[in-house]
Order: sequence, then structure tokens, then C-alpha cells
Amino acid sequence: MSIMQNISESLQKGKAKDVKELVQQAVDEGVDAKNILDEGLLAGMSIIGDKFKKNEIYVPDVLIAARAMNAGTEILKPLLMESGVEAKGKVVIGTVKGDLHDIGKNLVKMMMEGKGLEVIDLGIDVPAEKFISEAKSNSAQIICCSALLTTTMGEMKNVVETASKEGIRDTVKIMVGGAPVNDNFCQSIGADAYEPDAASAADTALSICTQ
Ligand code: B1M
Repeated sequence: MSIMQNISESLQKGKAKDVKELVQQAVDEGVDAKNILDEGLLAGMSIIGDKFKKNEIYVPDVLIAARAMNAGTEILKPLLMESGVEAKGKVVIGTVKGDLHDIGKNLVKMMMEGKGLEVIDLGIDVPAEKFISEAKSNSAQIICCSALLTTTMGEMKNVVETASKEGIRDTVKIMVGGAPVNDNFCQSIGADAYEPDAASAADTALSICTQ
């Protein structure tokens, strides 16, 4: 079995310690960090997602897989980030109200930091008002909203509307993302940008902040 398959299988079994060791081993063998993320960790998490959907596994299984995923990404974090870069802009990020998924949001944060942006992480279950007040007090150029549930993605519209009510809609851009979100949805709620993955989100954020 290849090391990538090993990482994927250990993640699916929720073996955080093994995932950590295998990721470190892959790094030591010179495997590119992005490949380890895509072909090892995210490949495993994708299988977990399919099994969860088919009711073959349940919430606790997903949680321990998520913990193993985090153990792996912790090792990759410094490698996915460029070192020694000055802050090129300021971003506020969070998972919207009612939504507790944070793995994707954390990856977006990591990639944005890797581009030299300062990222203020509001965590999960973040109400619209909190996104706005934090963007205001930190003079952020972008509010980044993540949602993983079809039942919570509508909260992004509240963020856009609250930004307008609070008078910051012209000064702050709003970027949205997460598995159920797409460009049509982004446009329908009047947000400024949608990106499908963490790397593209970081590229777009950098270009907004430096334009
Ligand atoms: Co949840 N869950 N979950 N879950 N969970 C999904 C999302 C689901 C698709 C599973 C399924 O049915 N196949 C389903 C949603 C269905 C729907 O709404 N249509 C679902 C459900 C139903 C639920 C619960 C309701 C289950 C229950 O309790 N019965 C519950 C809801 C809790 C809540 O939030 N209120 C729930 C709970 C959980 C756990 C807590 C167990 C756990 C989360 C742990 C954690 O995050 N710390 C969990 C997990 C892990 C998943 C799956 C398996 C994996 C999600 C994930 O982390 N993917 C997921 C199934 C799946 O996605 N295949 C599922 C990896 C991650 C890297 O991808 O977050 O999409 P993602 O991020 C990507 C892009 O979307 C993008 O970049 C990332 C990578 O490049 N991106 C952005 C994300 N945010 C962005 C922001 C941007 C730009 C890009 O700009 C701002």
C-alpha cells in the first residue's frame, strides 16, 4: 500500500497518531505538501463523506476522522504557508450561524495566511452581526463566510444584508464558499466572490486586498 493510501485509510479509521506519523514520514520523504493534503487527507475525508451519506457510518465516526484530519493538517500547515511574508491585507473568516463544520474554513484560513494575509478567525456558528462588527473593528477588506449545509448557506444572505444596513457594504467585499455554495448562489445573494476551494479563495482574497 502506498503512503498516501495509508494516510487515507488511517484517517478513515480515525487513527490520529498514525496519520500524524505517516504525514511526517511523507514530508520527510520529500512528498509535496499539497499532494499529501489532496491525495492522502482529503481523499480519506471524501470517502468518509460518502459513507456518512449512505448511513454506513455515523457522527462519532466522522468526528474522529475529522480529528485525525486536523492532526495531519497541523504538520502540513507550515509547509503550505510561505514564510517571511508581510501582511498584505486583512480578512475576517468564519463558518456561518448554525453550522459547525470548520475543516474547510480552516484550510481556507491556512492558505490565505500562506499568501501573507492576516486572517481573523471567528470560528464556527458565527452570526451575521459578529462578522460585521469584527470586520468593522479590524478594518478588514474581506469577510469570508463558509457553510457546509444547505440549511445554513442562507445565513450568508444575512451577512450581505447586515453589511449594507451597517454601512460597510461599499468598503468590505464578501466572499462565500463551502460544498453547497456555487457562483449562482453567490450572485443571487449579492455577495462579491465565490471560490470552490481553499487555494483559489486565497488567490482571490490576495487579489482583492492588493488591487
Ligand atoms: Co457534516 N454534513 N453534518 N459533519 N459533514 C456534510 C457537510 C454532508 C454533506 C454529509 C452528507 O450527508 N454526505 C451533510 C450536509 C448535507 C446538506 O446540507 N446537503 C452533513 C450533515 C447532514 C451534517 C449533520 C446535520 C449531521 C447530523 O447531525 N445528522 C451535522 C450538522 C452539524 C452542524 O453543523 N450544525 C453534521 C456534523 C458533522 C460533524 C460535526 C460530525 C463533522 C464536522 C467536523 C468539523 O468540521 N470539525 C462533519 C463532517 C466532517 C462532514 C463531512 C463528512 C466532511 C466535511 C469536510 O470537512 N470536508 C461532509 C461530507 C462531505 O463534504 N463529503 C459533511 C473536507 C473539507 C476540506 O471540505 O468543507 O467542503 P469543505 O471545504 C472545501 C471547499 O468547500 C472550500 O475549500 C475547502 C477545501 O479546498 N471552502 C471554501 C470551504 N469554505 C470556503 C470558503 C470560501 C471559499 C472556499 O470562501 C470564503
